[in-house]
Amino acid sequence: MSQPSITDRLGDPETAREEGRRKMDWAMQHMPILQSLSGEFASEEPLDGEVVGMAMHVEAKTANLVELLAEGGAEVAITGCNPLSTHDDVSAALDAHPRITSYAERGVDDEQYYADIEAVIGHEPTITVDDGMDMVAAIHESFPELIDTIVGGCEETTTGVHRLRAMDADGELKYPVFAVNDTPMKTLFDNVHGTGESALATIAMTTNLSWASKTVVVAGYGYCGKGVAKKAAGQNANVVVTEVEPRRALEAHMEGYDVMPMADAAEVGDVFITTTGNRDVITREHFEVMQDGVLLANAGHFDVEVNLDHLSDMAVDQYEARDGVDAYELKDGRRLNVLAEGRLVNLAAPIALGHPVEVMDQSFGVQAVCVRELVEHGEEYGAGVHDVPDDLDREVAEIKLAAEGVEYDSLTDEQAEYMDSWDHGT
Ligand code: RBV
Repeated sequence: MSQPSITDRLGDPETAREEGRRKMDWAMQHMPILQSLSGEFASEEPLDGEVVGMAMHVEAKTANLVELLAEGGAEVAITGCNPLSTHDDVSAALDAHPRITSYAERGVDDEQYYADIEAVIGHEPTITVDDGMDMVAAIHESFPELIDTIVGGCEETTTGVHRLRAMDADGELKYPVFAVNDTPMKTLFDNVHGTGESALATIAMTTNLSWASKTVVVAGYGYCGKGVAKKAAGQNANVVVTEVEPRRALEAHMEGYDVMPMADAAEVGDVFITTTGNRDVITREHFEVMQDGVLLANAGHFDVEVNLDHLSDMAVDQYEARDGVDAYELKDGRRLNVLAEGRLVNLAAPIALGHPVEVMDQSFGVQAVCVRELVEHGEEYGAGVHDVPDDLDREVAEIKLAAEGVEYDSLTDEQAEYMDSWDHGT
């Protein structure tokens, strides 16, 4: 189970550490919530004695969360939650901290990916912080003896919360986990604006192509799909939405987007962006009718939305058309271009930076207060998925508003009483 840390794997760790630190410093300048919590964490050390095991996208913003938890007194071990999203220099900078061990490395194969998760678990975490639930799954499957000493966990993303709820429904989730993803401070910003902006920016930078006049097919109209659709429309694309849920399909229709089945969208799209969290959204039957030159990108957590096995089967040739773009050439000469190997494009493409700093400050602010809550009141939560207490989410919103210099109203006593009563009418 013992794995070499990132520092041992890198050729020139000193230069890498400096560059990683520079990226972290830049991000931190734009993370007022983490800055504010860092004062409190450093002086009060609320996490003293805890071991936090993390599997997240290891880049500069995440690194600032990791350091905040270490400043708060915890020992932290971290690895990636996607084989392509790690920034090795940042991973090295983190690993240099006396209370942090980072195993994350970009480009690991499946075997190394899971070995690194086991290495983190080897630190015997008392708290887990996951993006996608891989760590919770590995602990339950292979290290159940640790569950007794685990206070609880936090989950960052929609797919992870979905998996956890399924596990909970089966009675298989044996410790409490906060659905950080589901808080207003996370979903309404990170999922909508973060995914929307970073997916589109990454696709544009990776291909050097324009959005204007393109037909952009957005698969899934959840929070992420809404963000992608809105920002694509804002860049003068024609947006088509595909959905399986009738109310969401109607919502997209009323927003003014064309809504149609993927079988029809496949014929008209120039760019396809999947945000469903489900598998096999784009498959053989769709590839068969697509135009030459289309772009296929995934913005969902796992690389299962575009069926690359089908595409490989159909292709007579496959080559790297640009960094981060694999062209699959079909028998009839059409080229279908897959970005970032079908992995979440805004983090896994070679130039990807993940979501913008400001939204991750919010998401990670919620993560930090949730970890603190587990340390302070973990015993009050039973095994299963828990909504984050609303006052914690509000705390993070208030810090952000204060940092932005935004003032807002509060209810008068009379208004509060009115809102709480039921016996008023005309
Ligand atoms: N995400 N992290 C980043 N660290 O740059 N960008 C996006 C980053 C998270 C986001 O919160 C989303 O829920 C998750 O990645 C999907 O894996």
